Amino acid sequence: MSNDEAAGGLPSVWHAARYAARAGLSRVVPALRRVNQAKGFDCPGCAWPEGERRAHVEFCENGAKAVAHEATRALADRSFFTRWPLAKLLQQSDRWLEAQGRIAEPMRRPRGASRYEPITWDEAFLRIGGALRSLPSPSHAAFYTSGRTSNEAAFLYQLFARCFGTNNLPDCSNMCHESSGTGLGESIGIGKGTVSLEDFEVADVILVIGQNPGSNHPRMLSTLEAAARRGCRIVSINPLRERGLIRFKHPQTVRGTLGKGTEIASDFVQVRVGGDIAFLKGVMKELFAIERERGIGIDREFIERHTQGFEAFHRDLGTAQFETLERASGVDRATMRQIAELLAEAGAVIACWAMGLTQHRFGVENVQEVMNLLLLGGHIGRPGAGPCPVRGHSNVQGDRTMGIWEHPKPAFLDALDEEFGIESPRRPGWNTLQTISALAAGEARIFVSMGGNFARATPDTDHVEAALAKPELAVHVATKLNRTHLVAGQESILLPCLGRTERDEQTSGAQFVTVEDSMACVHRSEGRLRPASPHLRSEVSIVAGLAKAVLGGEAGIPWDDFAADYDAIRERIARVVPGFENMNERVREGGFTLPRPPAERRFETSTGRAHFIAIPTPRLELGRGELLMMTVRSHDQYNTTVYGDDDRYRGIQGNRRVVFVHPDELRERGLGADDLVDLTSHFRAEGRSGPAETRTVRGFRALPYDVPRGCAVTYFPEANPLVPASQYADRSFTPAYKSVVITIDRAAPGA
Ligand SMILES: Nc1nc2c(c(=O)[nH]1)N[C@H]1C(S)=C(S)[C@@H](COP(=O)(O)OP(=O)(O)OC[C@H]3O[C@@H](n4cnc5c(=O)[nH]c(N)nc54)[C@H](O)[C@@H]3O)O[C@H]1N2
Ligand SMILES: Nc1nc2c(c(=O)[nH]1)N[C@H]1C(S)=C(S)[C@@H](COP(=O)(O)OP(=O)(O)OC[C@H]3O[C@@H](n4cnc5c(=O)[nH]c(N)nc54)[C@H](O)[C@@H]3O)O[C@H]1N2
Ligand SMILES: [Mo]
Repeated sequence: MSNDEAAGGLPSVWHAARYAARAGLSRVVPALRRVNQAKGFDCPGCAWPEGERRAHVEFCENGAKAVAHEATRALADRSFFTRWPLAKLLQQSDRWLEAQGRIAEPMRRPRGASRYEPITWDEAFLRIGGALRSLPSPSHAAFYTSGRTSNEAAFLYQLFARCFGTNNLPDCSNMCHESSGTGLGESIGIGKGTVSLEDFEVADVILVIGQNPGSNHPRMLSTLEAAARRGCRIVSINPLRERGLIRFKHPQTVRGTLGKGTEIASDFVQVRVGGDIAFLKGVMKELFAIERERGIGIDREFIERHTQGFEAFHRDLGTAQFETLERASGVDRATMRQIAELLAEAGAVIACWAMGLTQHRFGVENVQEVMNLLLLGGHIGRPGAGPCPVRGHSNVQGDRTMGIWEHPKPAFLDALDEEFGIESPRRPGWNTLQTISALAAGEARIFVSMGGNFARATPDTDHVEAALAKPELAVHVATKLNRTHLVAGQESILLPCLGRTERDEQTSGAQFVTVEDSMACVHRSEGRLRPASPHLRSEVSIVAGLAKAVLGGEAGIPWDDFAADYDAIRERIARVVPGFENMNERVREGGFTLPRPPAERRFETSTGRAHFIAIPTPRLELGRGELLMMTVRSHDQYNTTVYGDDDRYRGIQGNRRVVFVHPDELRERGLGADDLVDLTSHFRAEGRSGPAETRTVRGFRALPYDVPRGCAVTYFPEANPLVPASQYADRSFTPAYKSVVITIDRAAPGA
């Protein structure tokens, strides 16, 4: 297993080309030339921004895979569903299901039927409309959204749900950056980051915490590489030495494709899983020490003028003992000092993070501790400084801005009501975990999903599959077949939609949509490929069809006009959502950035100031033989869509059912490399006594790896059956996918 390959470079060009070739080059290459161009479509890969200069082809291996995957010529059409009854589909792997290609026309699986059968769009809408209308109360329906949905479709979808009468709008964000939104909202008054790409050009230090950009945000590496070249220090804080951060070759430059690659991370801190708060506390204690010694490192003027809660926070930090912090973080004090020195000398610091911080029981606190660190140095609202939660799905941030939220702000609902003359429900709806409980309890009687793969993305797979089978009807707006479509609902309807890459023709002509990237920049996206099948409809037109079928002419909302011309939707967005004034003109002029008051040091919190928040050090005591497991993405997947079994940058080939652990952990258990093992998770609800709940997955390979002692790593979604749905981040309800307590045993013979 070679593990010394630099991220990017020729191999990544080659891997992308090979993937594209499988999908059909004549279709994929023209599509790739349009990715992230001013008149092209937004890359469906991730939410990293494109920047101003989109002259060259903005290319990354994993974006190319996502495009090729969507642009495939394979079709899951009616003859496919005739040949494949449900029972046979259920035996196929998830990867096989998606490999069958794009769903070609609406399909319905009636209650008790053995297969999906074609249904016309009109009949489908009629059935769904009838079912929703006959519910005893609108709150028996749940409307899930995954984060690829455009602003226009998302805005209509939430409007539809609220006109219907419910805030049950769970979304993938609940499983993703919800902890960032909750944490930042309390700390600085807005649930978003404050930096722009230009800030990366002048930052002195960039922290990359709990994030693997080499695989998940490859275009971010170009930004980081440029920063590293001009001498910016880049610190990776991670239990794994992620390849992309250690050595990177830019795939679009000669130097990049042939050279040895740039060292990106100047410093690597190998923190224990869940050890970030303890580590950051240590760093902050050292920052105060440096201030005492040399008078630098703490921005007293900023703290005085703009913050609240400093005294209590400082007092609390004083009580933390280095010994405890070293043990909890797995990092020694010398390293804490070293990073504190870097920060003390830095004029401007950016902190980037992703799932390594948010998907913990203390995910919200993780984010707030990072914010405390930034506030200490006044690193917000000045060039080159600020928080940067790096989003996942390409429009997950925009969907939230458009009102996909189970507990929307009253001001948003007031504006919606005023614009449309409706009365939105005020009772909070279900988030993703509450939807699972509602499904299990039989309260969620209709489950509608706008994209995504609920059965595989959520924790506690076995429990969720059983719960999903209960609703009377499941409706899926989707591009490709996945497990959720097989297991959800007594009756199920598939509504196939256009993808990002495809031309969207409506009665008024060709349409474009808009998205919002991770840095709050709103811009247009327009597909150019011929749709995979003539029967596909756009997400916007599907939502309009559903709304009409359910609500008819109620409230006089012109659903047909919205579907005919998306400008009509944008006009409404412009009047309802702050920051979108003149949206139609401004997106045509190249897009715009939404206001983020903290970037001007205006904090719209309860006190009008940024808040220091005292965070207790999490107790991560493990029992005998227990390990703390994180689930991560490989280099060859997009969430629940797995492209292949390799994880090149981590040197893994041909198997995803693996568990990475420190070699000594294996030795102590009498296990060797490649031994077959079973993994059991142990969960005890807080304050509850009695035996722990256990969950087991079988047939994993043990892999000795450079991870801290006491930790283990597995892949998402293979390990999801181990993650308890009742273990989540306080206040944000983000599942704790990265703090699962497990034990490892030699595989039970014969199992
Ligand atoms: N190609 C590709 N691109 C994607 C995706 C994809 O699946 N494939 N998914 C998209 C989505 S929805 C998202 S949310 C993002 C996800 O992007 P990431 O957050 O980068 O994805 P994960 O694989 O979950 O990686 C988490 C990282 O955090 C580290 N980590 C885990 N626990 C801890 C901890 O306790 N402390 C610290 N400091 N680090 C920790 C892991 O080692 C890993 O490097 O990517 C988006 N982009
Ligand atoms: N163990 C573990 N579990 C996790 C995570 C983890 O790190 N560890 N990460 C969590 C995170 S961050 C996230 S965001 C969730 C992701 O959860 P989801 O967003 O629900 O899952 P995806 O795999 O992104 O959804 C893929 C499906 O979306 C559909 N699709 C693709 N493109 C389109 C489109 O343009 N329109 C429509 N309508 N449908 C489309 C296809 O049918 C495809 O099968 O998973 C979460 N689950
Ligand atoms: Mo995500």
